[in-house]
Amino acid sequence: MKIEAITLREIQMPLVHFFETSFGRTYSRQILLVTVHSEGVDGWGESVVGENPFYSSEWIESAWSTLIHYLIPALLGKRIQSARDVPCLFAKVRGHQMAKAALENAIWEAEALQKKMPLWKLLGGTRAEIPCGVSIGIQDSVEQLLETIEAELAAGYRRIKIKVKPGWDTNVLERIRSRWADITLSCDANSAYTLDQVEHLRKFDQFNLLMIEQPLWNDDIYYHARLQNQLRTAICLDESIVSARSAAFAVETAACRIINVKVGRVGGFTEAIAVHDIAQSHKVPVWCGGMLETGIGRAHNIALSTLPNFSLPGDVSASKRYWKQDIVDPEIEVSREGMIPIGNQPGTGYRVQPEVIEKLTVRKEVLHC
Ligand code: OSB
Ligand code: MG
Repeated sequence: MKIEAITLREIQMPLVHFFETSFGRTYSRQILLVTVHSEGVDGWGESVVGENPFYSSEWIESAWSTLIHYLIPALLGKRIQSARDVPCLFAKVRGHQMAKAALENAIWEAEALQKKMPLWKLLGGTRAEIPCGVSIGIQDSVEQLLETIEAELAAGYRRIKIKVKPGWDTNVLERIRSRWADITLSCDANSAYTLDQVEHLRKFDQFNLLMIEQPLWNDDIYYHARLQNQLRTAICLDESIVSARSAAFAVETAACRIINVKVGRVGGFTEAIAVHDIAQSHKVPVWCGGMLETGIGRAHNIALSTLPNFSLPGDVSASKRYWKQDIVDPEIEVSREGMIPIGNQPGTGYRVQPEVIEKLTVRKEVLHC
């Protein structure tokens, strides 16, 4: 494939409802999209960078300049055999996984279109449908949270995950469990606790949670292993897993029993597949995380979730939970059974709507070779 041109853009989209985690509240997203133009097809990619460097050190401005100054020049005008060759071309740049992933994933999509193949098949997927869960942010009141959970269960979602932080954790879990004793429930701390709080974290064990996600520091594995030793509840790592090597470290030291795979956090589909394979070889199940993506990133998450070891419901949910109007057609929909069926169309099966995107664009650069 010859990489002839690359378009970089920023679009702005307000969320239907704010999303709050232990590191802050988001009302509207600034989203970085890339388009790779190659031999008659356009492959799209979405970077999961945030508006601020709070979830990780990357953010929209770091991704934009790293793409312009380093990653796009490493690709423009090159002929590559397949998207799997991309990580090698980016190897000189340390870090910046979310910037790299947007571009690599766009090339995977372009390759699938050129081969007239579904993206999920190109990635090595095997599932005909994927199970879906929801991630519910911190709300203004516990009553509001309970109402939201009720609506999501009625919609068919198979796993409820709530965001927790000190002051919004065991008290809230207690209220949920007294109303729904048996639902599949987990929680995500986004690094809100420290090892001094082991006694408090041990109280989570009484709620029969599927997992507690990233309780400790975002870059830590070792202390999570110490904590896992003292908890009955399975730890799931999210922020700490930035590569296949960190996944190997985590499973070999028993720092977690479950891994959340985010393709953006690990630098693209090639590395995400490697994380999946390492977890599978250690019998550690994985699930696909989300980062409030538009339909472009969401469709990529769906394709990745068809790999065999994605055996737990992911945070991949319907477009309408986030957006008044998504930028793909059809929008992502979830069945009454909480599943997304997988199609056999070439590419993702969700068509990007360039006219809609054009109207939302606040910044754009086209780079030619
Ligand atoms: O930790 O999984 C996370 C959103 C933004 C940043 C981090 C996280 C999240 C979510 C939302 O949990 C998942 C989604 O619904 O996209
Ligand atoms: Mg998380």
